[in-house]
Amino acid sequence: MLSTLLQFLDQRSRGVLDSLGNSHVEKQLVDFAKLCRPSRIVVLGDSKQEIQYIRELAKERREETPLKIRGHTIHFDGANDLARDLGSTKVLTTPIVKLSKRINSIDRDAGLSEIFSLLEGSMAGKDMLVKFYCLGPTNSRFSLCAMQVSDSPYVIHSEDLLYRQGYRQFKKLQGTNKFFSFLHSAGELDERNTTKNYSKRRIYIDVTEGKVYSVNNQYAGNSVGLKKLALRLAIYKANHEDWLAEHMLISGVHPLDKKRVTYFVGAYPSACGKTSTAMIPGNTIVGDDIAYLRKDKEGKCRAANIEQGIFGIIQDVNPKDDPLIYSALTTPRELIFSNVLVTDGTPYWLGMGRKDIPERGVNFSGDWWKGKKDKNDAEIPFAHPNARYTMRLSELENVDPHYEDKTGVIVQGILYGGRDSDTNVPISEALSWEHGVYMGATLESETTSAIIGKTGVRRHDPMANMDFVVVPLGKYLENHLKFGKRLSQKPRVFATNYFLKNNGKYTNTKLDKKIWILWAEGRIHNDYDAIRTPIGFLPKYEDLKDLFQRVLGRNYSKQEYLEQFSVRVSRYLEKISRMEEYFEKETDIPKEFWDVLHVQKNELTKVKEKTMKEILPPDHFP
Ligand code: SPV
Ligand code: MN
Repeated sequence: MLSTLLQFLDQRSRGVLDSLGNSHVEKQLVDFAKLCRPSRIVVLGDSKQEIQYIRELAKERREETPLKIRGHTIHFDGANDLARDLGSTKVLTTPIVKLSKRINSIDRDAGLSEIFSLLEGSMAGKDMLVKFYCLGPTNSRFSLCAMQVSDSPYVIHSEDLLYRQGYRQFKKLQGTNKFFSFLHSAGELDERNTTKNYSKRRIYIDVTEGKVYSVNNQYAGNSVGLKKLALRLAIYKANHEDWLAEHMLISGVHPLDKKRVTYFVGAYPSACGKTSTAMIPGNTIVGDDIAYLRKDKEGKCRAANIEQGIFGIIQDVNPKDDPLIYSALTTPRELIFSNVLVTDGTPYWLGMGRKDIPERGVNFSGDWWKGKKDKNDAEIPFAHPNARYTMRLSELENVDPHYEDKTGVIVQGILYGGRDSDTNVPISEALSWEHGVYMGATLESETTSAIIGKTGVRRHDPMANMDFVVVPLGKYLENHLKFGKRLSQKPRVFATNYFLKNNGKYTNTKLDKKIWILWAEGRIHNDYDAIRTPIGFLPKYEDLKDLFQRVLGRNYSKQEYLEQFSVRVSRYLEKISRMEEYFEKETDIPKEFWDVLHVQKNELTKVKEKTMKEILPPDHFP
């Protein structure tokens, strides 16, 4: 073992490292320790005791405080550190690293020198915690090894809940450097134990080395390496190989009266119905955030959840809309709440369906009372809209029996959905694989509180993955097109929109998504005919009426159908113009993408000229 390391390690940690036998791990730890200068390095294996040690340490260091219900804790991020910070997240570039213009970048040497100066001495007086995880089920084609190094026990505790233990998987590397690594420091903490120098928050991604440096932050989207930081590294890897790393849920759809189960993956921007799609009553959940997709020997598409837990948005989790999650959040189990209101050891969040929200307590702003104002004189809500809960998937009654399968599940359907108040119909099916890639690539969504910045602004977010696509967009789309072409059984692709409005009001209820997904499931099994339109295949009124009646016991009127499924021709043409403008700025956008766009544009233009109408009912189309 490298002698510099020895001074930082006790006997136990030394044993853990020795038995791992990986000189690359040791070399990185030496570099990290020289830089961050912790008092000790604590290297953790995956025993129950080591997991328990972190749970306790998070409380001892007051990064988490126990709540009334057994196993529950509360963690607060700083008042300016409550969402993913895209502005401070940059990819380190060299002449070989090419990116879309939308991804922030910095020259590698300049970036490393900046982040190293911020990390310098950042762990003085603290422990450097080191832990090994596996992205994806262990011992599978999906498995990727990831090492987390952090001075925050909250980060490691979150990862123990969200990811699979990977110490044994690391041993299988037999000393090679085929692993991702994440170095995080929360930096100097204030009296509330939240990051003090948040304006010096930086998250720098070294794609060629498979490393990410993150400093002066605590919010999990910035700090927890295995989540969105690993997603970026995985996207880089997947796009230089032959698979897909996606911001996708995985769910088993169980139609009424039928014994089959059909697996879907689905991409939705943050806070746009992703978890609730994975949690549709009657269906089963494999994952709610990140999926890797690979072709199997028979040419089928397989997906695995790279996580084993949920870091979910808590707003609007209530007994009516989300009974299973609500019940998990209100009964004893290991669970971290973040950025909710806490009064007398009880957590309160927005939209929880309780009328007795206290008028005082502690929230993301510190001590809180009703009427408290921020520095812009705006009233501070009792809980943050991006407040979250962290727990294992196995805590949910509806977890899919195959969620740990090493082979993944066979994907038959892909969903793409954004928060779109004025253009897309609630559900449509792609006319071809290429059209499906187009649907994903042209996803637009109104911004939410999951990302720092203004909310409610229309934003183009290809495959709901744009923030993480650290290769040129053209290359990413080409990889999707190629992936589908190589499959002998291509999944069918659908676009959903749960947020369509008419005269300022939503045209559907939260429950209706169950119907749209069941229709998609039925299409895959040839249960339904559909109407071919330039924007895709649309459902027939009778099929939806029957589904609404049977599944929700509700009468679905023709009027509702027409409001929801009429093709907003002018709106689609406006969207196409936005897409042309956007994609013309990118390089090497595949020809197949432009072909689909031009066909759709011509068909819509013709129909508009012929009918002189802005909106056309589905049955206008043959
Ligand atoms: C999301 O916002 O998409 C999340 C949470 O899954 S975060 O870790 O912030 O990305
Ligand atoms: Mn996400």
